Amino acid sequence: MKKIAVILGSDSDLLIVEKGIDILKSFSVPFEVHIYSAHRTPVEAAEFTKSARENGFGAIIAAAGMAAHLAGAIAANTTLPVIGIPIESGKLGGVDALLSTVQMPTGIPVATVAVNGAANAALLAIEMLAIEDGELAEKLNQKRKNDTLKVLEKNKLVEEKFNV
Ligand code: RP5
Repeated sequence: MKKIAVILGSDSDLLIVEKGIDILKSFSVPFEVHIYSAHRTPVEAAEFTKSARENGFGAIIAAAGMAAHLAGAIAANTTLPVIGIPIESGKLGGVDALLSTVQMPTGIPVATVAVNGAANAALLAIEMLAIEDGELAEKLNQKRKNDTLKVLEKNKLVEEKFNV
C-alpha cells in the first residue's frame, strides 16, 4: 500500500493533527510524520516532496497556521495529491491559514479541508488510496455505517427525552 505523508509546519500544530494521525492508525494505513516549514526549512520541505512519489507515498497532508504556505509550497514540487489543513493559531482564528491554503493559483491544486480539519484530511487521504484498494474502501464503508448508527442512537435519545 502507498504511504501517506503528514507534514507539519511546526510542532505546535501536532495537537490538532494527531486527530488525523489517530484515524490513519485506525485504518492501518502506513504513514510518516515530519516537521518541514515552508519558511523555516524550505530546502528540506522541497527535498522531501520532490522524492515523495519515488519513496512510496500516495498522498501528502500538509498542516500549517498563520501565513500557511506549506501545502502550496509542497504542491508546487509534486503531482501527488496534496491536502491542506489550515491550523487555527494567532489572533485571526485560522481564517488567515484557511485563505492562505485554499487560494491556490490554477495548475497547482491543494485540496483544503476546514480549519483544524485533521480528521477529514486523513479520511480524504485514505479515500485516495482506496481508489485502488477494495479492502480499504470496505473499511471506509464500515466507518460510515458505524457513524450513521451513532447519530441514529443520539437522535433516539433526544426524541425520547423531548418528544411526547
Ligand atoms: C506556522 O506558524 C506553523 O504551522 C504554526 O501553525 C504557526 C506557528 O508556529 P510556531 O511559532 O508555533 O512554531 O508556520
